[in-house]
Amino acid sequence: MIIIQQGELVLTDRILTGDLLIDGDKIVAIDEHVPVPEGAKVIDAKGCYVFPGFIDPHTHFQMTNALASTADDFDSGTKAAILGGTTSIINFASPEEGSLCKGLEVHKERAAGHCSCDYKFHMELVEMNDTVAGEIPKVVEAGVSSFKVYLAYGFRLTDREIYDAIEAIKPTGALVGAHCENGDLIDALVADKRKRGELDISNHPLTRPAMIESESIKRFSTIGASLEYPVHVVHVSSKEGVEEILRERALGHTVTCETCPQYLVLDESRYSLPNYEGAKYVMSPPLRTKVDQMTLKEALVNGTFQTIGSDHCSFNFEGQKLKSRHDFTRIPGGIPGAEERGIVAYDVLVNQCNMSAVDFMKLVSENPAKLYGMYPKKGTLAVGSDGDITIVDKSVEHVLSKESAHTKADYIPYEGISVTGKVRDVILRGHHVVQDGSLTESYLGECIP
Ligand code: DUC
Ligand code: ZN
Ligand code: ZN
Ligand code: ZN
Repeated sequence: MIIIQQGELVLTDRILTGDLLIDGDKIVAIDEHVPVPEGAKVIDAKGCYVFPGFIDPHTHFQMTNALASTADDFDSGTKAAILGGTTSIINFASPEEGSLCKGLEVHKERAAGHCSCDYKFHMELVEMNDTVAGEIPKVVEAGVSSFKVYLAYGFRLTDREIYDAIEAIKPTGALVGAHCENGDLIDALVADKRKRGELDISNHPLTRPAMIESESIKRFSTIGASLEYPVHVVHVSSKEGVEEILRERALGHTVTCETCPQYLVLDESRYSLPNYEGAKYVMSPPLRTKVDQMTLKEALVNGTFQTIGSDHCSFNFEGQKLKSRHDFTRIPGGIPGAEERGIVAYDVLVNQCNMSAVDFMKLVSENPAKLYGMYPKKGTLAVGSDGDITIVDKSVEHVLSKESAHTKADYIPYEGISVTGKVRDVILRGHHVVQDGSLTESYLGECIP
């Protein structure tokens, strides 16, 4: 048994300064004062927020794409995640040999026994045909509660294919998420850059302007609306994107959305850094302007967004990104960030934007649990819920750096950024896995049913 004493417990509707008791893997008592059972381990949480374990709904661990394999596998990726207060991740799984079932099986095998936090999978739909449609209910049966389609990249679906995908998913009730960028237009802009020989890193954001995101949000939402089915937009990066989502909602279309910490604290000036350092920040959608950052923060504060994902997709600077410094189209896109996601978002929203700890908790715990079928097992401090707890010491100021990070990538994008608030303790289903910022037990993560 573990008792957490006198922390500021972040409940669904209020903060309660009190005690929380975990017996086995479940929360069994929450009150102003809970008697200490004999033999219970006592954790003093005075001056700390006690959150339900954070959920990262967007990771790409152990991923291989056309350009490279990620630096982080499930071992290092989930270690970084749990040290950052994330007790559950939802990783992307791709089909294998055209089969969703086989893809899910392979990804489950890769993760089993290698995760320091709990996990589940989104299934990517990279082609649409009768076999795929037939397998959709089968993978839902096997625990998948969300699918992702792409409107960009070589494996993007056409509008008709997205329509067919949503039609096949609709009877299962699963969530349909999308990477919203117009792939055809990106190809055209990239071809133009290539023709002109303009291939240095600073051209990356110019081939993926914000209007390419908003157009594709509009199109995806329209497809969902024509089937009267809700849709979810991942990694919204721009003012135009936010405005498009609000317009779609005003039309009565149900659109939920996610943004990422990198779009709140980093901007497009990074692409012009000397020594090809801009390669570190090549990701899609790209980093935007200060105006976009402001708009995203306002939208988070006013409740426009449901979730914050890391989009952790880590490649090394040396050896992977730097190799293609003279041709931005060949730089593998993505950044590490699973470890920093929670605390960067906390610092921006709670410290800088005066968001309540309750509203912050909803973005990083409760809403993803609800959207992805894990609630109330995950995502809430409630009797009967899993004993997944993240304790944040509010007073500790620290500077983020690769030196103290746990990604296997050779850099972090948040290097040198100072934040106030530190993940001090993490409990995963009743196991005190992080103490004083260090990992104690490992390999406890289980696949979330
Ligand atoms: N963009 C994605 O869509 N996925 C992973 C990394 C990236 O930059
Ligand atoms: Zn994406
Ligand atoms: Zn992604
Ligand atoms: Zn244990």
